[in-house]
Amino acid sequence: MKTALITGVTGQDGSYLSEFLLEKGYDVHGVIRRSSVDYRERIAHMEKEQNFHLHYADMGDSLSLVKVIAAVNPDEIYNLAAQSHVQVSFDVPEFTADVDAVGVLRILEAVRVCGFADTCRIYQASTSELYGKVEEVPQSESTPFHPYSPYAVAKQYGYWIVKEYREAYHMYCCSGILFNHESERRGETFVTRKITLAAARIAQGKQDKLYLGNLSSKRDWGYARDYVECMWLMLQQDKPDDYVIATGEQHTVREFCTLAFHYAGIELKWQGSGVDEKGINRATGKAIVEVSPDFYRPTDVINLLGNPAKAKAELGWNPTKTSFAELVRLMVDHDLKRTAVERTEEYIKTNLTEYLQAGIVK
Ligand code: NAP
Ligand code: F7E
Repeated sequence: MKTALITGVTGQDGSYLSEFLLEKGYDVHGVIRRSSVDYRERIAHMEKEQNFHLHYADMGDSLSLVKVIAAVNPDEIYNLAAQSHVQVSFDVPEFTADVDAVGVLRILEAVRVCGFADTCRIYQASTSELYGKVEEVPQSESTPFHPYSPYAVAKQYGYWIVKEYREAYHMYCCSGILFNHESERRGETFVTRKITLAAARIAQGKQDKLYLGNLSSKRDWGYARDYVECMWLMLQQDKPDDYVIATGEQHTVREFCTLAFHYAGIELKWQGSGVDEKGINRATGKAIVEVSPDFYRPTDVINLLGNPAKAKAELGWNPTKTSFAELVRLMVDHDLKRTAVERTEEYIKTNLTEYLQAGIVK
């Protein structure tokens, strides 16, 4: 039985990867960090599994990582932990650098200190954000990097330190340059999930409007459940290498929005441009999507499209297992069910006695 250690196990990718590895018969160990609310929704269904174990550590605390790695002695480490929100990285750039850049070095050094450099294979969660202010379209493994946010700059350090340890110490470590991948478990402040949740709530009369930033931004969006397979495949090769993981298809935020509202039963038409652009509900004539400069970034990455040819040829991976339309549909369907059980503020006000008695509001 192989043993895997996953940092970032509570995240979107960590939860899918855990399921994937458990199905393959792995003993799976995950790193969690202390928080005032115990928020483990994505992995709660696995916590009773015999081969699923959790350990406290933090990417900012070298000794905690050394202790976990020494205790687990993993065959494979998947380093997924990160402050992963690009816009937030402008607010907390130093923390982002500590976790997303130096954190990678801490994992690599911990493996060496524990004497596992020859036996432990390491996957680093790299990103299409490295291409940033893009120098060519589509982007492949040979496209020059031009990181365009504190998040991307930190991830670039992670990418290069992995390459350095591969060459200097002959360690089996590699970076997956993953383009955006989404799911029904995606964090709620990333644009796709923000849209699918809002479309569901607006369709059910529980929200009036959705405010977004740059509607013309283009992304290559895939399905997270399909992408975790690639992380594993990268660690099963004869030689370590870096791979672009993408679908090879591009859509704007506006297109994502139109399709998500369509699946929620609302047809949108777009009017105006820039901050004055609005998504109008064709049936009612009401503006239900508007632009707010609050969601603009100091520098924004606007043209990501990946070329997955190398991953297809060498890993035998199918980038379009789940199509763009299927991805949007499954996210909207999930969120329609989720928001159906949510109460509106108005409902709570009119049923206040019931809510007070149940101790739901004070
Ligand atoms: P996510 O949902 O935001 O999950 C991030 C994980 O990192 C969470 O488990 C989080 O723990 C953990 N973490 C953050 N800071 C930590 C710290 N100081 N110590 C320990 N754990 C910490 O991210 P994701 O979408 O699953 O992405 C996984 C990885 O792939 C990230 O490295 C991300 O940067 C990278 N990536 C993602 C995409 C994408 O489109 N999803 C594309 C390319 C690369 P808490 O639950 O406690 O916050
Ligand atoms: O933004 C635009 C925004 O936050 C996508 C992370 O997983 O993928 C993710 O980073 C685009 C940007 O993802 C809103 O300006 C418009 O151009 O969903 P996002 P991201 O920044 O691409 C990469 C590959 C990672 O590595 C990251 O970890 O959408 N946008 N309006 C908006 N974005 C957000 N969040 N909210 C808006 O209202």
